[in-house]
Amino acid sequence: MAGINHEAALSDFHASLRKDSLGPLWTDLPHMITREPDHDVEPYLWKWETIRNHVLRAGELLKPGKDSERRVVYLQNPSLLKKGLIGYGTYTLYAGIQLLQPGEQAPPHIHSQGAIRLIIEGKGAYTSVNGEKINMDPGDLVLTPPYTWHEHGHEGAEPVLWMDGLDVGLVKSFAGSFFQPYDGDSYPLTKPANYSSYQFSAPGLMPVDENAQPGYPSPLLNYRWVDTERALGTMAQGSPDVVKLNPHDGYAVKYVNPTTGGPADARIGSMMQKIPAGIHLQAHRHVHSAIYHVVRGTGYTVIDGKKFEWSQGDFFILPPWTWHEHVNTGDTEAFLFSIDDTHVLQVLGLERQEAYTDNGGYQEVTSIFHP
Ligand code: GTQ
Repeated sequence: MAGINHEAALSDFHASLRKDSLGPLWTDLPHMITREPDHDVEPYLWKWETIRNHVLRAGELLKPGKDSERRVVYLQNPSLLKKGLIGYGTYTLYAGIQLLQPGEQAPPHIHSQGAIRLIIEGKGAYTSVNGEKINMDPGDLVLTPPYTWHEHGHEGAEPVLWMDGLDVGLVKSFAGSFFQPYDGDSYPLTKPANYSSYQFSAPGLMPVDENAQPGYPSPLLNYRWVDTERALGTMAQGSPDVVKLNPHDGYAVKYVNPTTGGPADARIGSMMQKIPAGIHLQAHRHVHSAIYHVVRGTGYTVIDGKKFEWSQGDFFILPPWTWHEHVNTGDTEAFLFSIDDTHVLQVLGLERQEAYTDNGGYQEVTSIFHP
């Protein structure tokens, strides 16, 4: 089969296949079925001061409901912009920073994307979800599940900023995006304010007439910071004998549907980690990607040998299948919040994780990231 004639014949054959919109698997299989995850997602980090200044500038230039459905500055991963992917932090996840000023309202709408919000600063804003008003205080995680009517309002006196996490890329890859504005200024309030928080205020307890819902959405819509902080504090007290510090994540909790223990959102995973002062966690990698937000503390994360230094408010991207380890360099505990696509990967049988075993679990730092 070898020889010049055969090679020429093969090359003509490939060209004729292309002309008929066909392809030769004998040359292309390794591009399609790679030995390991192959992707264009690079890590990136945004300083909070930069983001905040731009968001406040948007506050001067645009009004929600008038100039903009939502007044949001989103994180654009530069490596994915090169691929034409607008609004992508990773292939699956989007994050934006939303601002509401006192008295403003962001109008009601519905979409197939799920959204989770982590409140960053300011008091007095609320989100209403399907007719239930939900107060948003710093550190709270508020859900607006897929296909729920939601709007935002503000009855306080200071700017309120929060993180929006949506599964924009994931939904887009399935061509599953639907959006509709509400026909009216405000969706009617049909439930008492903060109803879901009152029904599910105690961990492990729920109203007797509430059935476990194997599906979604989670009946709890606000995971309050006081509860999250208490849960992480309690874990820390029980350690190291009762509950071990996770070698990669520190003390970490995920936000779950309290009736099932499954993820709070159908597709967007969310986690809060507490890393004690001075702790250097060990590296690992997993197929799931994540977008991180530093709630409190100072430290750095080594991502594939590059050091990403962070402090309060910063955001960073963790690409799929990428070695990473977190380090708290401060003298107080650090809290890291993140959204991820773990659950979707698990359902599809695609999640894998691997611990870094060289050098005691610590990567060699070969460069430092500068935005
Ligand atoms: O608040 O509903 O950052 O629909 C992007 C899309 C926020 C929202 C975003 C949205 C919202």
